[in-house]
Amino acid sequence: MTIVTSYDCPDIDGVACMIAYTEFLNASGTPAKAVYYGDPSLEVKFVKQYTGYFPVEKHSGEYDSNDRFILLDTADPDAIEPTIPPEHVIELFDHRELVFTEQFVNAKKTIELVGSCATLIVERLRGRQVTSSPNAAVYLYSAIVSNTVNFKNSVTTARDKDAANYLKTLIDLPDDYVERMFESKSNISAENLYEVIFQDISIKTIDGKRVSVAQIEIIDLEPTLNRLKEQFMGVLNRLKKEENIKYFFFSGIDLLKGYNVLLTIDEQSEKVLSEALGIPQQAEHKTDSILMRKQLWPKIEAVLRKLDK
Ligand SMILES: [Mn+2]
Repeated sequence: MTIVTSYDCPDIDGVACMIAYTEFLNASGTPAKAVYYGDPSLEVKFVKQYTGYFPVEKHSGEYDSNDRFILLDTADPDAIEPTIPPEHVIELFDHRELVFTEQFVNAKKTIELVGSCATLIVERLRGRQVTSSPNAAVYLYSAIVSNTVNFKNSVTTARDKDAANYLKTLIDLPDDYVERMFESKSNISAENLYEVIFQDISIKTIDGKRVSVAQIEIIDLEPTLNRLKEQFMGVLNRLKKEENIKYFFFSGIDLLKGYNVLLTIDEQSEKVLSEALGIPQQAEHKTDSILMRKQLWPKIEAVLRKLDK
């Protein structure tokens, strides 16, 4: 069986790509199944509820030794379900500058720096003259809008806009759809704060040290941070400890106003961030425009590698 999957706790981009690519494989005579691992993001839950369509199964345990895997929206062997043997991955798509892809020795790789992996999937399907189902198109459109922060962040390319415009010809969404989707992931409270941050945490090992960038993307970022200041600090300290993180960074993105608030909770991390971004050394920093986590990582990594020498 061909298993189509993404990284642990997939976001809307990973899930949209899985759904659309699995549809395409099945339509072209390759029996395939989409599975996820962990818990999908709040945005995924919103689109699932909006469409009433979710042809993706939660997986746990072992796979069959005959299974072959297609990875979408990831090319990171550390981010996928641990029971997937890297040599059984036959194809992968990602849109980030990555790094450890040589482990996937048998995979056909499509890694191109566009705003959303969904854009790569749309282009592949259009190239094969295959039209996604309307529900799959809603997922793909949502993924592009989400990853590009409604075409506002600097990872957005003309290819993302083209793909989104094409998808709009397949579907009919209400005018307030994007706002509703963004609102859906902004329902942050003292009760779900830990879960929301943990769900989208990114951890890498750099020169033997665990480094993490936690990110949330919401509307009304500053009022939310102010309202839940104490709880935020509590959750960040807890995660740093629980996950045994040496350098820990938190990045909040305001989806509608288009800025970040970056937080650190220890002096070492504060120093690294200050050097990475050329900003004053302080625990809290607000940016003028959106800085995505995938843009933050290479800057942090460069400082840490220099630091070690
Ligand atoms: Mn993505």
